[in-house]
Formats: sequence, structure tokens, C-alpha cells
Amino acid sequence: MNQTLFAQARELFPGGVNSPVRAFGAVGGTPRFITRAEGAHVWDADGVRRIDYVSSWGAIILGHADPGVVDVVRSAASLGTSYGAPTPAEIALAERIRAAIPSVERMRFTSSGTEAAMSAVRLARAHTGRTKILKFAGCYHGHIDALLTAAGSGVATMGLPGSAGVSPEATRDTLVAPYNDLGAVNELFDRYGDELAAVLVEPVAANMGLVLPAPGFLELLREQASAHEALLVFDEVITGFRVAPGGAQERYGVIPDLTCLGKVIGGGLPVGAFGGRADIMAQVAPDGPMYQAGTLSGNPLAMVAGAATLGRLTDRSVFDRLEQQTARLATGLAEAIDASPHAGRASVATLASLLTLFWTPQPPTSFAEAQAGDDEAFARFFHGLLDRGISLPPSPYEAWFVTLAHGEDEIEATLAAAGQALA
Ligand code: KE4
Repeated sequence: MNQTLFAQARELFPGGVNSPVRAFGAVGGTPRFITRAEGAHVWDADGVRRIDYVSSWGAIILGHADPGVVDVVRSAASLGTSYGAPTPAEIALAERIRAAIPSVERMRFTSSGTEAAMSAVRLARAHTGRTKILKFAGCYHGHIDALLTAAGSGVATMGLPGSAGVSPEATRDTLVAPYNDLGAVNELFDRYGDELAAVLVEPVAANMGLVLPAPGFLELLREQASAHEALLVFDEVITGFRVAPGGAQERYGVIPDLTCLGKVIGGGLPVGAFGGRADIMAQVAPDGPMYQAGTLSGNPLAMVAGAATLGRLTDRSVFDRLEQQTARLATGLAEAIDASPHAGRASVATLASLLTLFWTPQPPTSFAEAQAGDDEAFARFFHGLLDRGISLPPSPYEAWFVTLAHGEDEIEATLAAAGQALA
């Protein structure tokens, strides 16, 4: 049935998908069309049940079809699906976000992470009057013209330097440094520091596979941005409400001027957000001159889904449990690699409920190191698990997302399948 659907989809959508990474381009074969998901499991159009580590690319953290989330969305839908007017629901979600991430003094909801990052870049330029942006190779902030240079995620998956259709003018003001390269950061600040509107970074990179910030990397960005009156923007679309209740800025104790959010804050419905210091957000229309808007921004269904999700993440023991489950999985995978013919050719990176099994001898510390991975081996491993009931992200440049629904049974089943696939 998946093949039939894929043939139909290819008549309708480029690559038969509505987002490139879903097309199995990096792994080959036919994408599985998902018809149902519950807890840690997804079912495809052939009725095959698998343990899911895509988790809607991180938007799902409680588990699929969480009863509490489904309930509030069902109730809200009966009150209408979109008003195009302020609603109490957006206040409730915003208050939860600000309680968890105090640096977000004011915020604006969007319908995607791309919109959040795009708006944050425009805001940084409006606030500083400068145009240059510093980003990092392998980081992905959505499909924004100015940021589609050396991007991660789907751009990396397709091996593209950037994207067709992006005008040279759009990226003329974008500077790119290798992630974790403190020397390059200092050089770029020495040379362009006073022209920089912002430094934009995934504080924990998860779009080149999971790459952790080197000691001192985030602190250096904070120090250099402040010294040159450029804004530090954390793209926490993945890390927000995932690597700690207060995101990476809480975990690493480095506070940005602006933060981008998405995924978890919408509980699986379309949401993004950007926010930060009140004096900066005062530039945003209608208070200020920087225009930003959205028909479905603050959509009532998305707001209640997000609030119901964040309401379950205020108990810190939830994060401990996610971290324990993920650590068990990571340790087991590393042991399975060592016990297999591939010992020394693959490695595991993990943080909180994020994990990547790299086909590199050591976990990469940069995009260039991640790109040196054995993509052919990744593809075989991917299918080896897919055939054994485990659904991994179909790209070596993504992270596995563990949810609260991934219990002992799911972790052990995953380790058993990995052991067989590696053998
Ligand atoms: P969206 O526009 O896709 O909602 O968010 C863009 C975005 C921004 N910032 C970060 C750190 C992100 O990871 C993303 C999107 N993440 C990818 C998965 N790595 C989305 C998957 C896809 O493109 O289908």
C-alpha cells in the first residue's frame, strides 16, 4: 500500500512529500505512509507497527496521541478552529513559556520554526540597524533565504551547498563559521563584530546529527555578542522544553537576547515562537516598526495542545526519566556496536532525550566531521531497523527523539533490533 500511495503522492507533491527529508532520499526505498500513531508507536499504510524515533522531528515528547492533548484539542475544536483574533489560550501558553524561560519576557507566536527564525533575524536587524548575521555550518533554522547556506537537516541530507532560487543578495550578509570553532568565532568578530546584527546558533546542534557545544563555545558567543552589541539568538526549536525545562539556556547557563521556539510548544500542532528582551520585542509591530504577522499565529487548537503538553513538563522528574531512558538506549547501542563487526566504525552521541548513532569512529564535533560519516552504512542500518519494527529518522543528519512513551519494553526491543541489524 505504501508503494501505491507513494506513486499517487508523486503525482501531487515534489518528491511525493511535503517536506524533503521524509522522501527517504538518503536511505532509498519507499517512505512509509503513517495512518495512525499512539504512544511510542506508529502504524504505516500496510498496518505495520513500529517504534518511532522521529516523533514528528521532536514535536512529540509525551508520546503520540497523548489522551490529555487529544482531549483538549477535541474540546477546543468544538469551539471553533481559528478566530483570527486574540484568545485567552495564547495567554495561557505564553505564561507557561515565560515561567520556564525567563529570558523570553515578550514573545510572538508563529506557525512554524522557520517563521520564528526569520522573524528573529529581521528583528535583530531592526533593533541594531545592522545587516550581517553569523550562523554555523550544519545548523538549520528553517528554509529562510538568508540562512540556507551550509544548512543542516534536509539541505545536508540532499548534499546541497544551499538552495537554488536564493539570490546572492539574500546571503551576502550571512557569515558562516564551523560549529564549535572558537578561533573562527573570534576572527569573525574581530573583523565583522561591529557590523553584526546577530549570532544565530542551535545551542545544541541537532541538524547535523546531535553535536554538543564544546566547552566555552556558547559562553564565547555570549561574550563576543555583548562586546560588539550584536544580539545572541538561540534557536531552541528542538532544544526548548527538551534538553531541560528551560531549554539549553537553562542547561548551559548562557542567556540569549532572543530565543526561537517550536515543536514541543505546539504539542504536535503547527506552532513556532520568537521572543526575548522586552526592549527588543518593543520593535515588533504594532508596537514598533518591524513588521511580522500570521493568519494562524496563536491558533487556539495549537495553543491548547501546547499548554497541555508544557503542563506535563513542569515536573522535573519527567526530564530525569526521559534522560534515563535515553541513556539506557545510548549505552546499549554503543555496546551493540562494540559487539558487532562494526566496532570502531560507529559511535553514539546523546543529551537528554536526544540521540544520534553516527557512522563515524567518534561522535562528530562539527558539520565537516559529520559529513565524513559512512552514509551507505547508515542507509543499511536504517533499513535493518525499519525491517525489524523500528522507525528512525531517514537521514544521518538528524537526531532520534525519545518520548515519555518510550518505556523499558521499547528500549529493549530497539536494542535487540539494533544488535541484529549490526550483526
Ligand atoms: P519548521 O519551519 O520546520 O517548523 O522549523 C524549522 C527549524 C528551525 N530550527 C531548528 C533547530 C529546526 O530543527 C527546525 C526544523 N527541524 C527539522 C528536523 N531537523 C524539520 C524536519 C523537516 O524539515 O521536515
